[in-house]
Amino acid sequence: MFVPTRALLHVDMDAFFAAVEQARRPELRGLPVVVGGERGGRGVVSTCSYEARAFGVRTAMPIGQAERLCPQAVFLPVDMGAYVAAHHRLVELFRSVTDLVEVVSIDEARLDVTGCRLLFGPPRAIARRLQEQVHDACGLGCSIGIGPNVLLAKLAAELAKPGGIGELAEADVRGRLRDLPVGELHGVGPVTQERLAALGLTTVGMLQDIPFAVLAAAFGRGAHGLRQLAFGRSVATLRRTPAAPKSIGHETTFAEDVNDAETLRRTLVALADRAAADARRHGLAPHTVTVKVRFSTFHTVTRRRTFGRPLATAPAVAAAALGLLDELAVGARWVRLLGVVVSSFRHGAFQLTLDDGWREVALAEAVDRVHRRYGSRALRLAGGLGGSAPGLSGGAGQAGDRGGGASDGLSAVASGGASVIAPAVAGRPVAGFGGGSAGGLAGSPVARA
Ligand code: TTP
Ligand code: MG
Repeated sequence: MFVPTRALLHVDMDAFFAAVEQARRPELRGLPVVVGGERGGRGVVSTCSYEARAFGVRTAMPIGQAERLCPQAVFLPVDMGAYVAAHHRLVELFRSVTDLVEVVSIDEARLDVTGCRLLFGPPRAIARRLQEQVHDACGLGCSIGIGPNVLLAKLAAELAKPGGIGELAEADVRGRLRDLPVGELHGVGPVTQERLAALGLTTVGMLQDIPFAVLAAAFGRGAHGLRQLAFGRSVATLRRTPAAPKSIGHETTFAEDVNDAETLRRTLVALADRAAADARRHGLAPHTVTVKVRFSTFHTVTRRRTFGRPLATAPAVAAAALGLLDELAVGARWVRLLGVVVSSFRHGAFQLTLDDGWREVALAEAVDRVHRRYGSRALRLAGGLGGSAPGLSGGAGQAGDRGGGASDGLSAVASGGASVIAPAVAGRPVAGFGGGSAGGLAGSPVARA
């Protein structure tokens, strides 16, 4: 059987943070740009444009030293929100080529294009098109390495920097690779490099040729790994990164139909709490909240609102959901099912909201930590009572808690106790509303048939 050689693309953005700054401020293009802190600051260089690298500026160098080397550079603080947003645009672009994408870091990804060749042509053509798309869509430059495994593809990308497309095939291992300095191998850091130099090994070829016993005497168990690196062998497979969800929702079917406003509100707050926590786990903050109500007659209504600012905390999502429930004017009708869905996500919104919402975000993250440690029932949102903003509370017997009465709903009590939700609530994640079986009747162990 013919087994095609795998074709992996390793994409690494060029001078990523600095390039994002140059893309959004075209007047900076072609100039030395240093990202990491203002002039005169005490920070270190996160990265710098290739124009600044020509003056010797490097990542991790103190800003002061960078200033001395390149006084004319433009010095900028780190704006992580902008870089994360660019990262997500890029990943979306990569996924338009293949769904076999592994996100390696904020500015690196691997794509397995083995199966795309019939559709898009040879790997080099795919790489060239991708480079153009990245440039056109984001104004950014990238280097792309093509190889039969993750190791050779990454090395090929590094050798192609900046802006190039490189290719390393198995045949190059005994050819081009041999002349490379050992330090070019990913995994050979400065310390290993020095130890290899002490053995007189400075090139990859030397590392290939030295008797294994000599290498083993010097590096013990590490010798095997070094040898594999020298021959560009890797058993690592591409680990596909799942795409971020488009929507996250929870819904619950009551054990018995409910027509009591307070129970509905409390249940809705619990569902919003779960949806917000799930979104945060994905690093997402929603702009849109949808509330779904199914009446005992099976008539179902939904109401949704999109907000200008992302809702980064559970109380914000809960308050929005409660507002929507009010608008649905359920009145005294009997309700069978209640649901909350959050969607229209903003990626990396947490950094963006730190300026004005840091208390809420810090609290939300603390709550996540409690959930991870003690389980999701340890700490829940309480509230939705009397129109006040929902607050957090934990522990048994607090069904009547009003969020400590704090207007910003930030009083939190951690405990290993029971849920604050009075009725039998057993929401479950659903893919969103409208999907065939999203009626969710089986969502609760107490659901009615
Ligand atoms: P890199 O890909 O290592 O660097 P780069 O993209 O700036 O430049 P190159 O063209 O050589 O790939 O890292 C990606 C981003 O991660 C970089 O733009 C800034 C950030 N970063 C830090 O903040 N600190 C660090 O020590 C490193 C290595 C990167
Ligand atoms: Mg990079």
